[in-house]
Amino acid sequence: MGLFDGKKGLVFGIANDRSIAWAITQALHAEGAEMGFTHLPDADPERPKMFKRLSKLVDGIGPKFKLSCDVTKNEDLDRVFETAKAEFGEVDFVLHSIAYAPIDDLQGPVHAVSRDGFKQSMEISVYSMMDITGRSREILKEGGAVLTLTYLGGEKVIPGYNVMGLCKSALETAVEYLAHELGPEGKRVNALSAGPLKTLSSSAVGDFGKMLKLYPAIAPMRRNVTPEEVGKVGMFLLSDLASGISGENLHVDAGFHIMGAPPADAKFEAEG
Ligand code: 0WD
Repeated sequence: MGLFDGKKGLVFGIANDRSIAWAITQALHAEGAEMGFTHLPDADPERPKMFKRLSKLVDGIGPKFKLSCDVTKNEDLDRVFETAKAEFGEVDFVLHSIAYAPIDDLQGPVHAVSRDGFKQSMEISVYSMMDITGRSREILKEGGAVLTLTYLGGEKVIPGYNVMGLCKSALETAVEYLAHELGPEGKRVNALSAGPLKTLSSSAVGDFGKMLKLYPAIAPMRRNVTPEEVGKVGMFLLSDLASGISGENLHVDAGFHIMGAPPADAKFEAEG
């Protein structure tokens, strides 16, 4: 018996095998979940790179559907939710694992972020969660859950995280308002704050390599977390085991977020 036997859901944000959404999908699948997936639209339909990358991963777990979806396009989201309704009727969970900022805005200081870059970052990284939650509401069963991914850079200054820190801060506040709004219908909304993991998006974050070295020096557990650990907690938050948890921002970061100063035994690798 799996925790997700007979349960169905939608997954946004698998880009490749390192994606956090893929780690969570694997944990959901192991518990019996049935899922529909989206991928970024392919620039060249003759060479569908994104579709192929997603297919390579999910074809082995019987995807209910695979649809291209740019969350800035209403028509794409309309199609995804129409398909989900037609295929599933109702869903038990929705995973939002999406973020984006134009590289120059992401890697530059907050005081120099462009107007358009700011709008685009906020639209893809924050508004999409509000929009997807609003659309999910219609087909989400009572007891169902929505989950998004966030990072400590939304709570504290993490050098190099820059404009994405502002996005995560807004995202975390959105989660609280969304939890407040959907709660009376018996629906839950949460965030999972993951420690640094090497993925396609994180490689664009300035000083990401340094961050991976900092965690083992400072985190109470003296190590980084693994994708599997994030995957299991993502699955947990979407499951009935978490039926009393909403509006939460659960950190899966080996305890890093509680530290105010490095421990006495902290060893930082020499600057290379
Ligand atoms: O260390 C990390 N990797 C952490 C990531 C620590 C804590 C949080 N996170 C968050 C990210 O900020 C993001 O919200 O986890 C979420 C997933 O990120 P990821 O798994 O690290 O990165 P990735 O595998 O690149 O997935 C993000 C995906 C995109 O990938 P690319 O790299 O192709 O942009 O977000 C999707 C896309 O699949 N995405 C979009 N989806 C639909 N429409 C769009 C869009 N416009 N833009 C990006």
